[in-house]
Amino acid sequence: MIAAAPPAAPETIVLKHDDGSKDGERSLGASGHFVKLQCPQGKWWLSEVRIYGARYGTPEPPLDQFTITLCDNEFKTLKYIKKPYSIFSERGAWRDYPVPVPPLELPTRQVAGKELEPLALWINVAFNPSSTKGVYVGYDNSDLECFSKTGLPDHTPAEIPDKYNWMIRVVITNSPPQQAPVGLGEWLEPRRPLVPWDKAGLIELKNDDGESDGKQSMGAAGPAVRFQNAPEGAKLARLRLYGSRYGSGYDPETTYADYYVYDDGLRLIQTGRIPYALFTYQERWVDVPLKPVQVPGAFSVLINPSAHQYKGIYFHYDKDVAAAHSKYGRMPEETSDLEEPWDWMIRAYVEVPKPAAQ
Ligand SMILES: [Ca+2]
Ligand SMILES: [Ca+2]
Repeated sequence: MIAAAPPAAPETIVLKHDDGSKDGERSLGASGHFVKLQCPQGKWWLSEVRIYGARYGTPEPPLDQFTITLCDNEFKTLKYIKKPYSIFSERGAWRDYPVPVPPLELPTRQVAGKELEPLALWINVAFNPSSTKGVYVGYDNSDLECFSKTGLPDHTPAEIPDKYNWMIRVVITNSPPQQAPVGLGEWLEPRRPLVPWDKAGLIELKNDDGESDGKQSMGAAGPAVRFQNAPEGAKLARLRLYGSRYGSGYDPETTYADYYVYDDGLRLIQTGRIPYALFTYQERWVDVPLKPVQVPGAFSVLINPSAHQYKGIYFHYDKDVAAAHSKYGRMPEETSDLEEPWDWMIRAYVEVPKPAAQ
């Protein structure tokens, strides 16, 4: 695409990589549709995404939502918005579905003495499909160059071997919006990145060496780990887990793992829920802030994601341990020893009370 001089008059452009006729279609479980966004020079706002597709599943659209994400050139989330499946109102109807969004200013960079340069961006559309709900997205092979990939935001995407392009179009405008129309939802910020534990003034309790030696998911059960040497009066403030989620067809924002904090006498100190959405499909450290609660010198944490074949969390473990402090179970009263001694990559962070001023 050749960058044109910035237009003087208000202009709306449809960015596309297809000729309007479908050459095939796909629904992507645990993945999504990436298309590259190449804006002309100048300042632009994204105002609509158009998806050529057809919904499958129940006759009436499910109450679920799908996600549109604006990503940078490294496929990291800049902003995202949720949209109802009901946009695809009629099951099996192939159409160019307009998805209006509140105007979103697209990032640019200023090169000295030149026009505003648009940044390379990607749009991702993810339907989180299952066998009973999903949207087939059309693809087109009229363009010899491929501007499409498969994957989810914040994950390394996969190339498309057949070099086709998703029939996902993006409408941009150069006239700044006066006022966003109501009822279009809102663009959201991605979840905040991890806060380094030492900068948060916390003491780290851990049993693992930071290098994974394997991962496991357990049906209807989860990892339990015992921590020792918490200082007198310490408050548990945060957990950090190394893992990833799997499966599709569930809403990670409203699907939870239960956690239990308990002492050596199995007395419950705190319990709560961890949203699956903290985990991605690629393993990484996940930060779980807790309501700070006082713990004894030795205490345990059990996490039960209620996993099954289509929904769960892989927890990683470390085998380079002198003495294992880990078990697995459904709840504190129902834990079992592991077949081999290892320690889960689960860490606890405690606040220590400051000495009272004299
Ligand atoms: Ca075509
Ligand atoms: Ca290790």
